Amino acid sequence: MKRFDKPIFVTRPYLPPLEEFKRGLEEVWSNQWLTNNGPMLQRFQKELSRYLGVPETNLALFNNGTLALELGYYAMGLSGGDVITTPFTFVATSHALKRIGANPVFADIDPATMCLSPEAAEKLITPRTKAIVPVHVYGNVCDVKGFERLGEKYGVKIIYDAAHAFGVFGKFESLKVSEFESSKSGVTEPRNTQSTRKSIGCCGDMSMFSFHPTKLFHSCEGGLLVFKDAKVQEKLFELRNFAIHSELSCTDVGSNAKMNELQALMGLECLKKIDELLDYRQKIYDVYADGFADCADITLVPYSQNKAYVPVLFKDYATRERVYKELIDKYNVYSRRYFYPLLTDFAPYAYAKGSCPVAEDLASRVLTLPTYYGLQLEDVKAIAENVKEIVSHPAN
Ligand code: T4K
Repeated sequence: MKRFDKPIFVTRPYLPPLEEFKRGLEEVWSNQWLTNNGPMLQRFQKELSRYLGVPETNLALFNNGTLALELGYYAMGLSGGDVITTPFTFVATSHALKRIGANPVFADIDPATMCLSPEAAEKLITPRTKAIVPVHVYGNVCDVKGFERLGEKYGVKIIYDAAHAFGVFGKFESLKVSEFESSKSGVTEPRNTQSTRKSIGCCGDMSMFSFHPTKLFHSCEGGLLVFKDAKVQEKLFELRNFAIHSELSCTDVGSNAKMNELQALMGLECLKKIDELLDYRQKIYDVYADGFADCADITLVPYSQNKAYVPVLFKDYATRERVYKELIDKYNVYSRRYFYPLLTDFAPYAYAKGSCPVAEDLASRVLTLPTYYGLQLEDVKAIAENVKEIVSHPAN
């Protein structure tokens, strides 16, 4: 068994070569423009448009994912309404709802994907429901067809928290993504090759990607909204800049959610590497999969396409807790219990405590293991061995 000299964290951000970053900094210096829709931000938006295959008119960048969600929810008119969402996520998903005066209503998750279940969500729809907010948790794709059906049947908005799902593409044939295709005129050849492949961000009315450093792709901090209706863009651009419309008019109660030029530069530099970052995550995942293949008590959650996280399920809460603690104490490995406790165990959402038994069970047994570009594959193997050792020797 290997005890690591230096701590192994659940993730580390990719950092681009410093010399290349410095070249970008020189450009920022000569522009003397640091924030508020500067040239780096515009370039980043263009490159994201190419990568995702989404027109620039249907994107908006923010200084972090949480404010992107908050302003996105607000622009979609969710204030004052009920919004059905999952308790198995990071607090930002529903904090952003609360902060705009919407009421999160929690429905249970699908045990296979660990994402919100459309069947469970449908049972909670009432005339007060304005939207459903599923989360592509760990990069696992939600039942997007199921949610599309609910959106059409009940006339509610479908807004995805895709914080973990950058780099996830699919065919999504049944979805009405024609709007994205027909308005592509301003976009040069998308970098993702086949035209049938769509970014997961094309599903629903709106999706949010987080560019926090704990994500596989980042811009120091940052968030991106992708939306179906290009008319929302102007509203979002205003909202992220205090809702200032012109020198003489302010149209709404906006916020300061502008991405700055250094963030955009980091995003641009990381985007150059995205294919390699994704490939490396897959390699890490495969090493864990090999390592756990002979261990019936450890289930690697298999659904994520981008392998943003490596979630494993243990047979019970006690085992998960033991693995979490012993990995630190014996081996210097800091895994994370994403997403435990459930949101419904936190004070602001305790009104729904106990309402989602599937999520409760999975949250009590899940652990996410280290994965990041630069984590050596032999170290991944050693971590898997350490986990197996802990599981197989409960008395130690
Ligand atoms: N929706 C969902 C579903 C989300 O998961 C998130 C964020 C959001 C919305 C909101 O998006 P943002 O507003 O964040 O863009 C982290 C992150 O703060 C959070 O972004 C993320 N989800 C959540 C799942 O995890 P912590 O408190 O667990 O992370 P932290 O800061 O302890 O970092 C974890 C480990 O990463 C550290 O132990 C070491 C390493 N690390 C971290 C940072 C920040 C580094 O090596 N370098 C770094 O710069 O919440």
